[in-house]
Amino acid sequence: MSNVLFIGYKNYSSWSLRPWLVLRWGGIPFEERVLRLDQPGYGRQEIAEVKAVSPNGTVPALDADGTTIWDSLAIAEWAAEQVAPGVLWPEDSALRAQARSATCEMHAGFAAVRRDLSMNLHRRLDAQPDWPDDTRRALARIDELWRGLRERHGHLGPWLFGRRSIADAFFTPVATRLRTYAVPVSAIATAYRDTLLSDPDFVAWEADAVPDSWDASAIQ
Ligand SMILES: N[C@@H](CCC(=O)N[C@@H](CS)C(=O)NCC(=O)O)C(=O)O
Repeated sequence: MSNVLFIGYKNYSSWSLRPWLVLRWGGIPFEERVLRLDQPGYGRQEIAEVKAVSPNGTVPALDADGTTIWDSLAIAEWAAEQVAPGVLWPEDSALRAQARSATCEMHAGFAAVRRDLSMNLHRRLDAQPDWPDDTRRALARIDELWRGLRERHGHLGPWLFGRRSIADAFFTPVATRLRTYAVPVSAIATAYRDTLLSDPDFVAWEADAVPDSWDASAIQ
């Protein structure tokens, strides 16, 4: 079996980081190919090199032994089906339903956070920009979500649902944004942020992230 994961630049591509972590956490072998997104067609999903491997013109996309999967959550669900129950989603069905809810909330929401706190692993801001209300509300919701889940499931382990799961992979880009933009969150959310940032697979991704790898002048 051969799996190829097509991703964007590691310094910037928050969407790519999620399934990359899921595949690593699942112990699923894959080859990664980084595609340049600073090319004509970016933002319109019309980069020819991306369209050649992903029908909607976005990364990440996984070629799983000839089957194309072109969405980060779909890749994560595929991965969960390749491994034993309990490895990537919680084994308990109530916990699993909550983990899926948290993952979907991230996958489908937080547009203001994506807009105003773009992922840039090498960037550090001392003072926060003057964000609009929708961004501040979204950050407060992240704090509330993490705090509530950690308070409820902390006795099971240091991750959102005790053991590491797909939900944690989906929130890892958020952890990097909180660090980059020095966003103050509750002590329990800060501790969880640090759990995500010290995960060995995330650290390996970060070590490969090239600063200033995005050449905006190439975009048309
Ligand atoms: N729903 C998709 C979103 C992926 C996405 O928006 N990817 C961005 C880059 S990180 C992209 O490929 N953009 C190319 C473009 O807009 O032309 C997923 O979860 O995989």
